[in-house]
Amino acid sequence: MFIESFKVESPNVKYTENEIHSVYDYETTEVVHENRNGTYQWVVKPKTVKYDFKTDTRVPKLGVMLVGWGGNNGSTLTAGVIANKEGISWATKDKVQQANYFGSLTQASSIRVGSYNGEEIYAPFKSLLPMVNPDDVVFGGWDISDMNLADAMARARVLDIDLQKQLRPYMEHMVPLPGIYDPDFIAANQGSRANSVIKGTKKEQVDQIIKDMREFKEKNKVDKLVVLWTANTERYSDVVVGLNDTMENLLASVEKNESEISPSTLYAIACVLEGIPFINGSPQNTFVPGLIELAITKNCLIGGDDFKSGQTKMKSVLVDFLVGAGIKPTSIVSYNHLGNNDGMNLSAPQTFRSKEISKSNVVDDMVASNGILFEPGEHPDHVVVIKYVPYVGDSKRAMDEYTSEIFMGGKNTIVMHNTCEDSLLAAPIILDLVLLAELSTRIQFKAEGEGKFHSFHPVATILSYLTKAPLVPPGTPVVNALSKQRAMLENILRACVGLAPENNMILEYK
Ligand code: NAI
Ligand code: DG6
Repeated sequence: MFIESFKVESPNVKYTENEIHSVYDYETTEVVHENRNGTYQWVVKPKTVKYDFKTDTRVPKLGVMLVGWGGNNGSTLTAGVIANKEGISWATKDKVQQANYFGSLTQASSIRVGSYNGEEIYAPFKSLLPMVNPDDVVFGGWDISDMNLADAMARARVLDIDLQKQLRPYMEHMVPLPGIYDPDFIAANQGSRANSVIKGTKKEQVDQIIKDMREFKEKNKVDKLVVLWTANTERYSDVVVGLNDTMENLLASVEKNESEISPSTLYAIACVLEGIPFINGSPQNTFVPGLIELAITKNCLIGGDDFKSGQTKMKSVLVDFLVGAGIKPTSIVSYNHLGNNDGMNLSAPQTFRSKEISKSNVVDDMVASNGILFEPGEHPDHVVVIKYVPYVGDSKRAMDEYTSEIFMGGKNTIVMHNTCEDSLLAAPIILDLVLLAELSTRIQFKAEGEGKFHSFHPVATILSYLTKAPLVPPGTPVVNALSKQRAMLENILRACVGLAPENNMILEYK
């Protein structure tokens, strides 16, 4: 049975006018390697830590500024939100299609809240805590191309034409602000697109981004802003001692107009200096060590990297299944071809390399979790190929071959072929990223013994479900397995309303 909303009644949960306060028992374990009577033993000690969570329930008017607003993702997301808000439907060759938010964890997925008369009860994911309604988000942003969003939507060739015609009046007046362009960081084939760029030194460019954000907030009367990079994949920037390795060096390098500071890092610096959450949807190392230090110092949310939309999402399910089932994946070969501007940009070796890195490290935690199948340091062969084929446009083809060793030396080969509009997968993920980033800034917590409430660590691991290469604070485990990432997010939100983690035990019926 599906219910639309619910309220938790518990002595541990208090709803006040502006807050939900929950007292929560976090059941965890402490693992120690101890000398017991002359021999070292692994000892696992269950422990319970009391946490206090408080969530500000006042949902702000949210502005979202996209870097690369006029790209396929940016224009598709903007179009999709308008279509939902305006209740637009359109004729396809199959049926009359209604706008929806399919593919969005927050808008289109559900959680189990319990059972009633022997029936499982589910509710919308978004009913867990008050979240911004996407229909109310004000969009804006930057692009190095001055094309308005209606033309950009047409250029993207993603949405049905009947829908595009209806959306045009809403989008033709939307024009991205000029962007920071540095041809050294993206493919040379993007040069002809760059007709709207911020001139000046790196410091002047950062100042301009800050000015743009302040004006956007003021003009649109939004309470909060989130900025997300959905612009072209850049090459990695070199991390160099004295250049970008510390916060001070990074800021000094901006002042000195150092060439190795990438545009994405400049946008991120501007955001962090303004206390505005910044999310990186592409694979490059925007978050150089100096920037991470800056974000931690300013306690400003940063999250990334690289949207986890299709092939990688599948990989982080399938390899989790294989390793979890005691089957040993030995070779993973992932081939993609696509014909959109992202594909064209990725046809240059340096930008491809960024994507190759983020697509290749996504099974490490699953492999490391099973020492029966894998020797320490052993990995499956893992190869990623991306080719640009203009004709297929945004309709990306992803072909994967997984070979595994099974019982008694047998081999199991699974082959998958996925065809899908890339931007229709990415747009709802962008939405989730900004909505969850905003929500997470309204949550505060403290463990027993901690005097004061504090927010989550500025490096937002809570967003990992949505990214291929989750950015984590130094010394924190990286989790790629999709089910664990989802459980982490859902269970933290459940904790905020005093609900135990979903354990699937259903002991009541055993
Ligand atoms: P796109 O090429 O259509 O859009 C990127 C936009 O960014 C372009 O309009 C371009 O003019 C603009 N741009 C480039 N550099 C800029 C800068 N410095 N400042 C402002 N604007 C700039 O690409 P698409 O398909 O929208 O993808 C965007 C990014 O998202 C790419 O890096 C892609 O790799 C990444 N991504 C996409 C996924 C998907 O499923 N579509 C999944 C994972 C990541
Ligand atoms: C080629 O793979 C182009 C890329 O931008 C991908 O479309 C994007 O990174 C999505 O990757 P995945 O692995 O999540 O489908």
